[in-house]
Amino acid sequence: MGFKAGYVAIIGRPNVGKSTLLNAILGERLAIVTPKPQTTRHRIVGILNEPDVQVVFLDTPGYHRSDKPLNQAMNEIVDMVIHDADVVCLMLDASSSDLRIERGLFDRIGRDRCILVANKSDLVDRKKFDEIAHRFRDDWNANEMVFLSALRNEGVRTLIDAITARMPEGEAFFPDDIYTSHPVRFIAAELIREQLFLQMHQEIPYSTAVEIEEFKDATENDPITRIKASIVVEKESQKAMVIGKGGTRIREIGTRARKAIEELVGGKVFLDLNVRVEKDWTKDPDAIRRLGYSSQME
Ligand SMILES: Nc1nc2c(ncn2[C@@H]2O[C@H](COP(=O)(O)OP(=O)(O)OP(=O)(O)O)[C@@H](O)[C@H]2O)c(=O)[nH]1
Ligand SMILES: [Mg+2]
Repeated sequence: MGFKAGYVAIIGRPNVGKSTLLNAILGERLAIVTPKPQTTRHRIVGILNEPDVQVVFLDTPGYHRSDKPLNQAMNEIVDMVIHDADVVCLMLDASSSDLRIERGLFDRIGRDRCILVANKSDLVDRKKFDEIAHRFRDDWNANEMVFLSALRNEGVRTLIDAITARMPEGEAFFPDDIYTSHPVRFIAAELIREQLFLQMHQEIPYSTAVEIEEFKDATENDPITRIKASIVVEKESQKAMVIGKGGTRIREIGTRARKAIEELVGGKVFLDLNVRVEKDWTKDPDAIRRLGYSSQME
């Protein structure tokens, strides 16, 4: 049999562990992960290269009902990815009992293309496990399901094997020595946003975006990667909160993001971080597009 290659969508409600799974599959910290829902806002491309198969994983924003333009843009990304994928991993939290949203997604995907992925199996006992398995098999008539813990990296290989078995024959889409198609500057912006999610509360993480204004790679003459970035907020009051008293908050965000970016690039980084107000940007479709959060973006 020849080489195989295909696209696999990872979809599901916010916070079920989609990005944790992508990172576990790749063995890289590509997608940002935080305890807060709606962390992921893009289609994140992760490439798994094995000797006879290439699987292109698409991690997506958590699917949820909302009237907010930014959230609708995120749902559109999910719709597009579902449409394009060869296989769809519909992920859910094995400890939750209300699976109505998942059921709706399952029906849209169709049973043939869908692998149900019950994550956070470390949180459930045998009884709950059997109950869900029974429900998927008998009520949903599901084709395939995998229980796993992305956090503990348990059951991940079983899922990879189930996926590779379903990949169509074909040539690789990407070179075999990269694990993502995103440029470093994109991941750097995400790592800054991760700190906003980890360190800021209430509506602030959901009102912020990160824009990289300058990105200079390290060279022989200047071995430091130099980055200038702006944190975009919606209101003046949010700007003050992100900066913090005497600039303490923005310094802490900058320090932690810089360390994460240093790990990514494998060298020293200088990060110049500013805060800018763009009034009500999350409600403005043009601003949402300009800041890169739309299904049109790469
Ligand atoms: N107990 C447990 N926690 C997990 C597991 N997988 C992920 N988590 C946690 O769940 C939270 C959300 O994880 P993410 O990977 O960001 O979830 P997501 O589905 O990508 O979330 P969005 O991007 O917001 O849609 C984090 O705190 C993870 O550490 C798991 O297998 N077990
Ligand atoms: Mg995510």
